[in-house]
Amino acid sequence: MKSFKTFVIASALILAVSGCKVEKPADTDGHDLWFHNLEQVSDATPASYTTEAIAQNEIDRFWKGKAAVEIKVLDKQDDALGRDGYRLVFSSGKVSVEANTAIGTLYGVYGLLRLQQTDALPKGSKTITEVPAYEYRAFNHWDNLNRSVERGYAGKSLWNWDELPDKVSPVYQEYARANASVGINATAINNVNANAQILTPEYLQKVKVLADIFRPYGLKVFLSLNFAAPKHIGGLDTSDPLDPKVVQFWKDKTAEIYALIPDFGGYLVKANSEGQSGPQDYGRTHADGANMLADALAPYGGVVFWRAFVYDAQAEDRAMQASDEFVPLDGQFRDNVLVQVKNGPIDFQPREPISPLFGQAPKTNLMLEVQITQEYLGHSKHMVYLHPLWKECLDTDTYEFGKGSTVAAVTEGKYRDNKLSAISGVTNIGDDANWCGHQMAQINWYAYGRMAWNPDLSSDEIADEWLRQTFSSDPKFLKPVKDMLNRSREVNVSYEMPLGLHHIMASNAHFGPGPWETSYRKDWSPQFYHKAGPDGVGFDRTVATGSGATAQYNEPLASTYDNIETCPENLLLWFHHVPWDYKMKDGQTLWNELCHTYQKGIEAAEEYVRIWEKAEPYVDNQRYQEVRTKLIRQAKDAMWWRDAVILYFQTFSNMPIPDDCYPAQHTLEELQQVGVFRRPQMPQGGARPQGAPQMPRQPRPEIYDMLPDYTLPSMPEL
Ligand code: GCW
Repeated sequence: MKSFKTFVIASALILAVSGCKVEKPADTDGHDLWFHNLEQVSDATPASYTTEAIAQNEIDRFWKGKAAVEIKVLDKQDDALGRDGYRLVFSSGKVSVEANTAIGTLYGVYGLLRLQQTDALPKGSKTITEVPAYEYRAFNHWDNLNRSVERGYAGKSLWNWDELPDKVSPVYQEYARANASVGINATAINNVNANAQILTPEYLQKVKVLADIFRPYGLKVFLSLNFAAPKHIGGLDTSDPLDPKVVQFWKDKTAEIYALIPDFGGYLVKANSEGQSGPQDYGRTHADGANMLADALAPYGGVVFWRAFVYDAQAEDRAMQASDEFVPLDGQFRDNVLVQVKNGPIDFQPREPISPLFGQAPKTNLMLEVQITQEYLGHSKHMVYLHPLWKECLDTDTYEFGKGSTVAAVTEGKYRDNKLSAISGVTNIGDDANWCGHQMAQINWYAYGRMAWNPDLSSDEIADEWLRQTFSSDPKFLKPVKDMLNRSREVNVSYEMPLGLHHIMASNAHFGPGPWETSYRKDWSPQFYHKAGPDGVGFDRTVATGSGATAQYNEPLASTYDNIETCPENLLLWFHHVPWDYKMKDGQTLWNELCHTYQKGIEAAEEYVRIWEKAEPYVDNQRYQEVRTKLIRQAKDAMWWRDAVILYFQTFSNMPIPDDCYPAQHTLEELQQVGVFRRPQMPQGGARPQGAPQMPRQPRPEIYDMLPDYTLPSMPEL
């Protein structure tokens, strides 16, 4: 196994920076994640592969304090701590890590080491109590059995199905450890566009091996299932959830799984969505489907994560469909079903309002699904710290139970008797040496876990923790790099989809701009979403003249969004179709505001390169160079996005790019020729025409080489 490196200082290179000497750290590929700065004080090996032994071993190897650490599973249950919570009791000469369960103590050990690594250990006597907000803090892997990863930008799937169950990669344990260190305790290991093969005895043997490795780290395996499995692998002629043969199939399959994996978590299901089969194929509802599976799981304590990501090509407004389908089912789901809702009503765009469903289904166990992989936010090419995006959603008030019923409060179950609660994140992990494709994307894995444990933590606190553990605590590094990360989501919005624009990317790979594109499905066409024309731009979702989606929100959100005067400007074009010369709050026309917002995004992305160059003395050369190369690319991509969108919109607005914005470096015609991004133009509506290309779910390697040539105006030498 690749060991978690000690922090080796390469003494050779001493650089003078701002008058002080900094020792250049040794190169690393980033594989050791946020354990990077953990200094190993002993080589002890764990006594056995149990949670208790692992917890003790982490302390033996990495605890530097003089105080003795005692790890204690409490004899008498402390209800305040629940299953996973822990208490760190600091008193003179001693720290005790207490919990109701062994896994609670392991979380406590990682919590203690985190305090050590972030210079946050209390000076005197103190008790720190930590209890996670969500019961299930889940990962969703969109990993296929052929090891491709849907919307994955960090290499192949970690799970080497060909080698399993006989050969076990050390990475499986490293993965479990990293998850436990931030509190992630559930993992759905296969794609929601699921291959039923995963449920065959052959694959279940392989899954069992993974589950056995994950178990001591408190990580439960879930499987995404294909609703048509009874037909695909069960030899049945139907998958109707109300058919007794189908019910029996799932009961038997579930029993077979639990015989192998006694702590199996349950099923994750994408049904009747984007071509996946589901109960509606048989005239049944989502509740019929979910409840049938829930009944099969209930005897074992398993749960169903049933996704609400549904939309139909013919509907007027895709943003309304999850609510349209799920609100009428409120109250019909079993207690062990959680309905998994994406943060926004469309699909993981750089900014969306919350999904209205969070405020509309008081009797349903709702859970939030966020995307850690950067499908629409520059893949692993762009540095975007996503916690601010997720936090914006969690903190948004649904007003469902009066003021303060935020998405966090609703999903944590504060208003339900049933306290079952969960949160899911679509991972950004693959077999790349650095796990995430971009060194800086590791922060999103870390931040997801920390947020799932404690949704109240701020983006700044989490970034601070991560940078100290992964790079350096030196204030000259920490402050500027943290500020850059904190801004990065807003910067990405500014150069990709400002002012509430959405779904204007190239539809092939969801990378790069494609505002001119159409598709045979109108709801996959950028033009359907921006609706640019001579009269203006934006999707009218108002009640009076538009789709009426604003009415799906509770008051006062509904009228705030519905009224163009009160709609937040960062969502303006999400809810309104706005004339090009509309006066914005700062007095500029909409057109000028758009141009200036893009300009700010580009300048900020250029600024990243300068900030990173100043951070160079504090970062090992390998990670420094990798990140720098990507930041340069990101700034050029920002210019490309701006040129493409603004030049295309200009054909309708007929307004000039303001003088204080960078001039375009390419013509619209040139940009539209960036071949790979251009889908063949197709008539809208109807079925996929014969011969029309399938949407590739992974970027082809050449996609990244299609960037038109760009110069950064503030750094022409790059
Ligand atoms: O955004 C879409 C993605 C699909 C994905 C789907 C989903 C797994 O483009 O690749 O499929 O969301 O969430 O199910």
